[in-house]
Amino acid sequence: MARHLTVGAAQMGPIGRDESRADCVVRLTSLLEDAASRGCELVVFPELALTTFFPRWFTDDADEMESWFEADMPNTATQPLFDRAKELGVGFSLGYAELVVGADGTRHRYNTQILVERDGTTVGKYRKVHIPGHESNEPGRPFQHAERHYFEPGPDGFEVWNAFGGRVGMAICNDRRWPETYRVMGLKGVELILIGYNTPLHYEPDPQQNALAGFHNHLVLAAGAYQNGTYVVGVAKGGIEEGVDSLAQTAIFAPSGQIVAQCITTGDEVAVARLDLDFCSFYNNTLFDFDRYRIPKHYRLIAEEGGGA
Ligand code: CDT
Repeated sequence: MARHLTVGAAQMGPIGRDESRADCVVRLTSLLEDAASRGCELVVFPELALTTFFPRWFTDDADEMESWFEADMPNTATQPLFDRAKELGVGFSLGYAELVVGADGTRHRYNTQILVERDGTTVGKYRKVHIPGHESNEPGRPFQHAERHYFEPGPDGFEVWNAFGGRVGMAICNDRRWPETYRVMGLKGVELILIGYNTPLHYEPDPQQNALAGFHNHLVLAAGAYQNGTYVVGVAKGGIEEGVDSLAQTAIFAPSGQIVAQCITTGDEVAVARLDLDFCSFYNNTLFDFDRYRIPKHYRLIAEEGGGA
């Protein structure tokens, strides 16, 4: 039996600095309802979808920093989204800033994405591994990208979960530029990778890359999908947010590397595609048959005989 899954890539337009979590949850719920009315079983929201992209401002004040973070998920502000999703029988993936306080009182700040099943259970969390930008205040820039000041790298690497009838993994924004992000999950049999992003169109360290932002975005998402025989959902928070223009270009990629659905605006919009998860095996069982083409025959024989080297 074919394994079909209808997925919505729920792009968001800008979130203002003064927009509350509750304001964002109203927008997220509206996107979720739109997706559900179009048959979606899974809705993917962007990176840091509950706040403006706060790393564009530098602060050393610990309370101010942590004011952007969530200590619990769900919490009072996000519970209505979790409730509505469960009521509709729709799963979702949501990016947010996560504060983890250890038993010894140590505080850890992560850039996190959660995956929630259609029945409301949490499947898993992914904590961003590749933290871009800079550690210290750089006042000469038109805006800061101080992710390395706000977040520590996630300690868990790239996991893949059995969920939504397939093998699902997550990554966040800058992770999508690195081949190992996809490859680690690809070697674990991933069939669907969910990626939220905030990508400013101006890159201060090398502005000649500005004009290529859209090209590079689709280049890495398509290559990651094709080279690992997996669907990839790339979801932006786009548009001009607090004066900073960010890439939109939300799109869903097939294991062939082709785009199967995409947003056409830079604002709140859902792109929908009905995916056949079995389609992944066309690529993984032919051109990219890892066991056949990469595992040396000698090792395959040992494995088949059940022996050790
Ligand atoms: N959010 C995020 O990871 N953005 C980065 C911008 C890199 S420039 C500091 C990205 O790779 O899109």
